[in-house]
Amino acid sequence: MTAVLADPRSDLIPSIEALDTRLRWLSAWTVHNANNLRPKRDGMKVGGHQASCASMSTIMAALYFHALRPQDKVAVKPHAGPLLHAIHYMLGNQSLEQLQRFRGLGGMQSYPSRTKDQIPVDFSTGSVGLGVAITAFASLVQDYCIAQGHMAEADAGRMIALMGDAELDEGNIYECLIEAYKHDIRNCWWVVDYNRQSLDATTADRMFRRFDDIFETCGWRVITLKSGKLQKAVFARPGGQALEDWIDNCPNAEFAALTYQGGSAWRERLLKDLGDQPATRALIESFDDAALAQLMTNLGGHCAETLVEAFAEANDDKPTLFIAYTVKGYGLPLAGHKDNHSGMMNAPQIEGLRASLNIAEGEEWEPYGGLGANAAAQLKAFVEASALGAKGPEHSPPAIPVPARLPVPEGEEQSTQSAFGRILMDLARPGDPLGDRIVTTAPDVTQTTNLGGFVNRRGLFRRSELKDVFQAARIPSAQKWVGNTAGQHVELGIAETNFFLVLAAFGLSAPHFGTRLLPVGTVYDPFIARGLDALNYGCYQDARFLLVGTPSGLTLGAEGGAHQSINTPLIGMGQPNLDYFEPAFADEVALLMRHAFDHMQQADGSSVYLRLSTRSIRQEERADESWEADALKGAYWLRKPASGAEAAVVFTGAIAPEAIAAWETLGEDLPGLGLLNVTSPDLLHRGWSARRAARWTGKRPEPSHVETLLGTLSPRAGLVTVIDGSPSALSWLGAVKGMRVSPLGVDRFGQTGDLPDLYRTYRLDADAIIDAAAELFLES
Ligand SMILES: Cc1ncc(C[n+]2csc(CCOP(=O)(O)OP(=O)(O)O)c2C)c(N)n1
Ligand SMILES: [Mg+2]
Repeated sequence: MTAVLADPRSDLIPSIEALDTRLRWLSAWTVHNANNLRPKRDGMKVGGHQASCASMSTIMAALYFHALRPQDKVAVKPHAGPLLHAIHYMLGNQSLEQLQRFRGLGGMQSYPSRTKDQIPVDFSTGSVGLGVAITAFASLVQDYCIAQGHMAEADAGRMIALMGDAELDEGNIYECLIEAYKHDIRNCWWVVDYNRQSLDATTADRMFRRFDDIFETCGWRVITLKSGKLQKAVFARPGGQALEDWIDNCPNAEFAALTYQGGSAWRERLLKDLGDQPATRALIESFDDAALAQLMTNLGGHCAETLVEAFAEANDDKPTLFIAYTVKGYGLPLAGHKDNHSGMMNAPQIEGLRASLNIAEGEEWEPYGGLGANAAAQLKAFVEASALGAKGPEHSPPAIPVPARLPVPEGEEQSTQSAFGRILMDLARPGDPLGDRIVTTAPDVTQTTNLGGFVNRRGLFRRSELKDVFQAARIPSAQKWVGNTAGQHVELGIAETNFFLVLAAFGLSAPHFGTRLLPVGTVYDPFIARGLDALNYGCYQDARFLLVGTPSGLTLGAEGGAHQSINTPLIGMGQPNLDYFEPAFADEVALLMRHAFDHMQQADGSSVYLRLSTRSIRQEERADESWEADALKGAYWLRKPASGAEAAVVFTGAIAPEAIAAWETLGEDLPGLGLLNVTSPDLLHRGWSARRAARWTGKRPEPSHVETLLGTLSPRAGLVTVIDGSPSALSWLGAVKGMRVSPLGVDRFGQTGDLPDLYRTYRLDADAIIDAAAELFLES
């Protein structure tokens, strides 16, 4: 007989409370299983964060099973990952096997991952602070999609970050707040799990109320959930005010320590401090130890009713910060202990918790374990009726067609940076379908990276009209920058971390909002390092964008050592989900940009990084297009070697004229000398190492592109490699066929100077290449 169930949503608060307990248990058990029950082969700690999960289980139960709407997207505090999996386990979206393989190969991930987890994850998290800030920029992307008619206002969701309080120590939070304020973002919630404990310590008491000030200044509504309903009711009783004042003044560390010690410690301390006030003494004495401990830890973030009300209060689109007071390890024996971040319950403790929740031995994984049959059925109906259950899969819109070729800018002498700007300006012609989907951005270097032409044609993106005051006053300027909802350039202040997060957020527009956008971001190449973790973060979650690092290298000349990038080729080579190319000529730029716009949209594609230069160099006259296919694979013979040639000069990027000059001179003594233009040290290296790995990855061991290219040379050949960057980006080429290499490049800080001086000093000029060749071929 099927039980007759009440309206599943009528029991809101008790249901959330029951789910809170279920989530806390399942997350703790998942961690316990991985660390203590699953066979261990390496003796290593598996890890997991039971206390961090317990701190947030009420917040997540109230959010996911009540306040969340299908169109909302959430970045979950990294170490609360097991709670997210427990939620999807209860919804039937996650398998038991995955929970049991927590932190094992192919199992549920330590921290929520868009690409690796098998449950829906809106934003990956892990590096604290970044998952928070990206939600603000995702709300900007959503506004962009709405403003440009790609989605309806009615479908707008909230971009929500569930964050630890220590994430508020990350500087990127404040960079983001400022930029978000300038862009007037909306539909963004940040919910702070305010347990006042980080990994090492308890939060400085001086921070009390400071966050309110900072966020309110930046236009946010701040809702503080300090006390739960029980506390509020007791504070209203005779003697209660003194108790409330005492809690308000209690230092964070002492509150945590008393929480850990429990009821009798609370009693002793409260009576010592407040016992001389008869009404308050009577109030304290009206609770037994367990009830007193419960009262003192009845904070807003553990009170389902308080949370439900708070979420309902923020029912407009104003960005809102919820400061939800919590206890780290709430409901667990670890509660409040200062070492609880990585601390875990031992076997007797988890047994005790199991028994206290009425969960029978052997039924630990039961989604509704510990509940009677009726209560379980009721709760299941509640879970299934939540809006989350109706959430569909992510979008996968069709690719935007990319023309077979992009026109090559004309000019006998050009730089790769100016070619990039001109190609982009060409795409900015009104009505160009590819241009319509390009969104550009730069951290205050729009003009100096040649994005200005695109912006002149396509304008700045602004939710409210921005007039070009200079144009209106008829003051001549090359920049005509009007801002409105049709604009396609997102202007950013100098904050490279924001820049990369904006690229990442736009790079997820297809799965998030069903709109294919092609984000293009320019940054001075050395300052990629400033936003590196955010770049890595975007790549980790497979956001798709075109990154242009320009100008780059020593070739920047007079700008000097602080602006001359050295190791970015190695960043490009080392960064997964980012293909690094460094073209030398304008036609290569056109070829690679076309490739990038296509590759960014392929399921097995990636983001692309172009390292460009402002050095104007003589362009190559091409006999045909035969070089193109090889250039896309990472290298092509600019001057073909004779079969069995004894040597080749290998170069990358703006240093091409020196390589060509050296090749011409050396050719007199070394007939058949080859000149190899490496357009992507990254692809070449990856292809080569994949070929070596084919033996154990089961792929067909096709020769890699670099093996084919170098296969033309004699096996005893020597290579001179030259790049305006770390020489190790190319020196590995010697290992491909066991050839001798003389690597040239930059391995110490640059300085000011003109190019002849700098190239001579740093051994990048034709003479250096000739010398290096002589050393290799004539002296050995
Ligand atoms: C950028 C970065 N630095 C350091 C860490 C290591 N780490 C993980 S959690 C954490 C502290 C978290 O404290 P809080 O945000 O308050 O979370 P809680 O566990 O207290 O909820 C640290 C330092 C990290 N994940 N990311
Ligand atoms: Mg904390």
